[in-house]
Amino acid sequence: MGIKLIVLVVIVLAVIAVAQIMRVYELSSKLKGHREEDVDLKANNLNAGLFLVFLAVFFGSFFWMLAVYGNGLNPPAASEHGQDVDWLFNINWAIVFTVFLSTNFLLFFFAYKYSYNPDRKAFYFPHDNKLEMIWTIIPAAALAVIIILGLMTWNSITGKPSDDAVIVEIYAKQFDFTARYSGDDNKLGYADYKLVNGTNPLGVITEENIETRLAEIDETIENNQTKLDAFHSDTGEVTMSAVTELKLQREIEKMGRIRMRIEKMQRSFTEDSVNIFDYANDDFMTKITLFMVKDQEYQFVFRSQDVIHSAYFPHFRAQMNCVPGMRTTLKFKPIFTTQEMKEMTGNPDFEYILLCNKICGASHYNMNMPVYVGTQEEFDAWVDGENNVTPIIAPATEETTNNSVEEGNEEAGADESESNTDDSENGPEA
Ligand SMILES: [Cu+2]
Repeated sequence: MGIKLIVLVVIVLAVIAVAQIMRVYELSSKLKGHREEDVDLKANNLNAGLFLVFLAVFFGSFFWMLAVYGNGLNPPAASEHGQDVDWLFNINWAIVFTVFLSTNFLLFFFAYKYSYNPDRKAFYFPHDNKLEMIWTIIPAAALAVIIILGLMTWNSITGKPSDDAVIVEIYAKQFDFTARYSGDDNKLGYADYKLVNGTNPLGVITEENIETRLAEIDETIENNQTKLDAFHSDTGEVTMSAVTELKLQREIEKMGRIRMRIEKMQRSFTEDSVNIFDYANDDFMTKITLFMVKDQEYQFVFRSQDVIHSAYFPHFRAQMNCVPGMRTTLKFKPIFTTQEMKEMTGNPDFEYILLCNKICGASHYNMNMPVYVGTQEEFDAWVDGENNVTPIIAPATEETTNNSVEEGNEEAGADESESNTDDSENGPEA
């Protein structure tokens, strides 16, 4: 305690002493006939030299950090268009580095070179149109080139896929991804959020799923009605509050509206000349791994059940928002297998990954899906393997009611249904 106090007193006294010395110096300068703001040539030249020293330290630390942290970036792009993205990125780096190094060099070097010299007279240079033109047109042209190249690449990423592209749906919800493969016909079955329940997490439209969902809704309505009836029973016993009664009535009305919409949708489909139920027949899905085949182009269709998520494939330099109520798409072609990437990166544990890149809730940090790139033979073996994928058309014996999950999902779906149209949100081809 005593030592600390002494140190504090010494510091305070030292500051006062320095201030006093400065004051004495200023007063003595005044006595010699100098003005307070005058800087003598020695101090001036010292400052000029220090600008050069600062420049060296500044650039030195810049290159040092580049060497130490520059390797923390992603490994080489593993998709065809990812290489275009990296090329664009490198162009931007080249421009940024050139501008940064040249302007900062000139800034500090000129501060040194043109420091005060009593023998030199300043040149009066107020304005120059030619210079203004140069520093307007060159950055504008550079930006235009960057934007045009960027748009061209973006359009090729999000544009129409080639005819042999494999269509895969990525379905996002809090807090996981499900991949749905379109099967042999390469067409995804239609889907609608109103059909989402425990056995049909993606809301895929099949005749059976519609029937199951309608039966579930009927059951919920019936259960709620039974509870309501009990409330109004003749015994006069009050079994629930008025709030609960209102809630039950609302729930029954809501379920009734959803039922009507599903029936309307059902009618519009059976009248349709194309049997859209067929598309879903060969679809299969997985939550375990997104398996892709090397050199095969993929067209991804993204949907979300609840909030906006973002499907981010860092190694393929691809990212797309998953937005509730709409489909977004993105295509890319993986060009290195997982095994090849392990060798290229020298990391035996290397694994591709799909991440959520939108802060979508409490467990957002944990929302991801491993991605594997292999050969066609590996893929076929994987599909045939047990428990890797689940067919969309569930075996008939499976239990079809799961009320807790169904009610939780319906909450989000029903709210949306108040404002949205009844159109199914996911057709095989828009
Ligand atoms: Cu998310």
